[in-house]
Parts: sequence; C-alpha cells; structure tokens
Amino acid sequence: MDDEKKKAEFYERLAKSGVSRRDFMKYCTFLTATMGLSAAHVTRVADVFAAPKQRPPVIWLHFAECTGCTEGVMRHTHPYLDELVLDILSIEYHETIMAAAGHQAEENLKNAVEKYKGKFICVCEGAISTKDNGVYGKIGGRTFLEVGKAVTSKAAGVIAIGNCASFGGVQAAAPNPGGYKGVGEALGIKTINVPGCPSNSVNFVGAVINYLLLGKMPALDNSGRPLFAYGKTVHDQCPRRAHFEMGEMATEFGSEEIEKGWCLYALGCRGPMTYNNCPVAKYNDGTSWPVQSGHPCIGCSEPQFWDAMSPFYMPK
Ligand code: FSX
Ligand code: SF4
Ligand code: F3S
Repeated sequence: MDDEKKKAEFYERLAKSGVSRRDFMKYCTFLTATMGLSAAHVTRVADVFAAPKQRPPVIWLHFAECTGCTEGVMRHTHPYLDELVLDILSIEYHETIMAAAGHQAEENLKNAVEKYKGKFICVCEGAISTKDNGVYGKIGGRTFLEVGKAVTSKAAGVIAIGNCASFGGVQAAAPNPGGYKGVGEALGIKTINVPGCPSNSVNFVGAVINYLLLGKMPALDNSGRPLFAYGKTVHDQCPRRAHFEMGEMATEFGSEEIEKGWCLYALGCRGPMTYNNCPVAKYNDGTSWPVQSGHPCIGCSEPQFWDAMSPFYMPK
C-alpha cells in the first residue's frame, strides 16, 4: 500500500474512534515541541503514526517495580492514542498485556528473543537485585540478573523506563537488603533512561518517535536521560518561580498560600535540584503535575531520589 493510501486509511480510522484530525495534529505539535524539534517537523511526526516505515519489535521486561510506568504508557493520554503507541511499536512480549502465562509465557519470551535477535528494542521496567547473585528477585525460577543479561545482550538498544529501571527507585533505598540497582548499573550496559516515578509517557513516546523519525536515539545527559526532556530543572520551568523570587513561600499544607500559587520550597520542594519537564509536559494529557496540584516536587527523576531527596517535606 502506498503512503498516501495508508494515511487516508489512518485518518479514517482516527475519525471513527472519535479523534478529529485537528486534535491529532495538536498532539503531534505537543510531542514535537516536547522533543525539542522545530514546528517544521510536526507533519513528519504525524506521518510516523499515519504511515509508519517500520515497526520496531519490542520486548518489554518487568523487574521489581509497581507497573505504574506501563499503566502510564498504556493509558497514554488522549483516547485512542494509547493504541497508536502500540501501533507504531510491534510489542512482541509484555507481561502486563499478554494473554500467555507460566511456561507458555517463558516460551514466548525465548522465541521472541531468537526471532528478533539484534533487532529488537528492549524496554526494561523495574530494578534488579544484585546481592547474592540476585536471588532476591526472580521470574519463572530465573533471577532478574539472568533474565536481564540473556535478553539485553541480544537487543539493538535498551530503554529503562521509570526511576526503578533507570536508577533503582524505591528498591534501592537504604538499607537496600537485596542490593537493588538500576538496569544499566546492574548489568553493566548502556541504557537510555526515562526516569520519573512514574515516568511521563510523553517522554518515553518522544524517545521512541525520535528514533523512528531521525534513526537515532536522542542526545543524553550524564545520567543517560534524553536532554530534550531532562535538560532543565523543574524549578527553571516552574510557573511559581516569580513567587520564589519574591520570597512568597507557602509554609503549611492546605493553606491559602498554596491556593494563591506561592512557591513550595519551604514545604520541601526539590524542583531546584531535579531535572525533568513536568511543568511543560505535565501528566494525564496535560492535566496537571505535582506543584500545580499543590504538592512539592520530591525529585522522582533523579538518581537515588529516595535517599538523596528525603526527608521529604523538609527544605534542603
Ligand atoms: Fe518504579 Fe515504574 Fe515508580 Fe512504579 O514501573 S518508577 S515504582 S511509578 O512504575 O518503575
Ligand atoms: Fe521552584 Fe518548587 Fe518553588 Fe516551583 S514550587 S518555584 S519548582 S521551589
Ligand atoms: Fe517527579 Fe518532581 Fe515531576 S516529583 S513528577 S520530577 S515535579
């Protein structure tokens, strides 16, 4: 089928699902801006969805985590767009959404790795136990360490989604009895980290679209995070910044000062030391983000945030 025909069919499907072309273009404009690309790329981003040139196979692994990141991607914002995300990727293995269980699931994983050897993107969600050869985290009798090594060594690239996979998350919080670490550190490999607890699905989708559009993974910071999303601090982009400069600090939860939009620094906001695009990307289809809802940022996209940023609610 040629591209024009594919696109026509795509927009027809979209309309049938109740999403107007205008809404879809609005979403593509938002995604393009999130990726730090100029408006000239909006049509190309739309075409990645409408007439995909390739659908990279994805093997999605779960280790120790709460599955909040999967929930975020699967319920990706606008109605129907979650399906689009699943459409542009060819998800070959994903424990949360597949029907298979037990031995059949193990078999599916083995087959998918063999079939797409060297070609698939491995998305990892959750941290890996490293103490005592990783016995504190197992799936189907194999340790996370074994599963992680066997699968990632055959992948074309590895994306760590969420703080747990990126940096260890709550599992790695002191005293960390299982010796939990992020995937890159545990396996000694390079990963693209899309942290947050949960990760913002827009940043994950942005990293994938970046790859499909430009044929390469986005530029990363020293912690392996895409610069387009993690290049600035939360504080730099926060709409309460003017109040911060004027020293207008909310000092009590439930206070009028919070409602007035005063700065939450005195309530322990970690925005000044946290790199993420929450104030502009927001969560849940641009609905809100922690500070907008009156809660300080707790630094959920930073390495070791449970230890480094706590005690929460106390200014640092
Ligand atoms: Fe961790 Fe993601 Fe926090 Fe949960 O999977 S980043 S616990 S929101 O879901 O890994
Ligand atoms: Fe900075 Fe937090 Fe205050 Fe916003 S609320 S200006 S991020 S300290
Ligand atoms: Fe996390 Fe702070 Fe954003 S807590 S969701 S990085 S505002």
